[in-house]
Amino acid sequence: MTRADSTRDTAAPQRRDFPPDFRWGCATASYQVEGAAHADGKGESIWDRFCTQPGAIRDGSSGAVACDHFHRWPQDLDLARDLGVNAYRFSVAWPRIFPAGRGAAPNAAGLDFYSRLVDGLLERGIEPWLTLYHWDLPQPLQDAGGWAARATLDAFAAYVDAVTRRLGDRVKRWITQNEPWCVAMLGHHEGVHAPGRRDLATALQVAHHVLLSHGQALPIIRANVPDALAGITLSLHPIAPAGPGAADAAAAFRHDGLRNRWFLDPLHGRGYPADVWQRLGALAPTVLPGDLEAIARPTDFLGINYYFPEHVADAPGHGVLEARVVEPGAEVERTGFGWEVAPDGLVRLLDRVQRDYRPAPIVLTENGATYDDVVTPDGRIHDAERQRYLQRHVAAAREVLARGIALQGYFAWSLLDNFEWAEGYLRRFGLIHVDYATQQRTLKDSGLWYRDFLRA
Ligand code: GCO
Repeated sequence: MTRADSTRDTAAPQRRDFPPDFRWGCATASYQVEGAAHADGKGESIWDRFCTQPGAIRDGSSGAVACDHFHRWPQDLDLARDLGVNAYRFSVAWPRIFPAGRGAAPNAAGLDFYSRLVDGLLERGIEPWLTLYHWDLPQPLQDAGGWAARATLDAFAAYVDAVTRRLGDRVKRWITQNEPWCVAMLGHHEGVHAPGRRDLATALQVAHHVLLSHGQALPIIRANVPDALAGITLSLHPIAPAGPGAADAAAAFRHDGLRNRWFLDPLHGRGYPADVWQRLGALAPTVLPGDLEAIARPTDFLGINYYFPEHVADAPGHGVLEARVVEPGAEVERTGFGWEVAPDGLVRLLDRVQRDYRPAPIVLTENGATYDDVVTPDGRIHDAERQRYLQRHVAAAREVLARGIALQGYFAWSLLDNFEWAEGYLRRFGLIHVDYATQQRTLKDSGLWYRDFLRA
């Protein structure tokens, strides 16, 4: 980055630097906040099951109670309104709608819950952004093969139909899938997320079916909600070679092939990247005629979750890609997770996506950080690092706009501290602190900053 760039990046952003219709939000996901694992006929999800496996979750916890948002949502939506957000991203738990994953009729009580939530948002002047799949697959579908089985696609389509029919009169922003890379690779290759499989071929078949489920959901959403705006959310990373040589540059390209291009290419009508496909050999997924056309159906926006960049070195013999992600040096600023703090990476990433894909307008559907927050005796939560993280990334979003890229919204992850998947409750990402013993909510300094930024 040049000095001029970095000055622009850190000058305190103002809301008026952004268009008046820019969406400012917070995001959550059902399993991470709702709790109420068995309420109102909810079925078991793969995360309910995964959390019972010894060692699966670092603190031995689960999302069974989480933030008890299922019962406390009115208070949580009040807090969101007080922040001043005009949009809120949440996900629907499929097992609340179809406890067994599929069935003749949806569970009315499950739909009622989200209907009340949506009304609660609209009453508070907050636009609902609904994610249809944020990882809590009904366990009975997993027992029948999960996302690796093509039959799961029909169940997903029926679920999408039920949710859009019931909520589409009020919900106009629809996100089909959240982070297919994580679903596929963390859940089925690395085994650190539900359902805990460790098989690359399965993971790649899952990735294909998750993308295809997105494509198949689009006409259902559009039929049931004629004025819907629909898209998918990807987790993307700007990727750079670890060193100056040509070997690292080639490795970075290969790594990008599975991390980013594997999803961006088919969504933009190019099919799967040939270089990666060729390396995969027999591991490549089964793709049926018509699948790629469905995946490439046009969307109204591209959701991007941005957290950190990656540096990649050539690593002969290491995995199919023969590439290895290298930890940045000790001088590099990191979050509590060890993730590199790189607001300029957001600019690089969106520049690249814009240049290479000419996508639909972009919405940052997640951005945020975990740190060890300081709780003072008087009950205040000081999180200067998170505040600075958010401020610098919002400034980077302004830089993205200045480059003429159609960015339409920014959602902070997360409204509340919540169940951080394999890390359990050890990692806090919230603008609002949750005391899990009492369920008391306390606005953190970062939340105060966001509120002041939004109000100004
Ligand atoms: C995502 C995640 C969130 C995580 C967040 C922090 O969509 O990326 O699934 O649910 O909690 O990314 O890791």
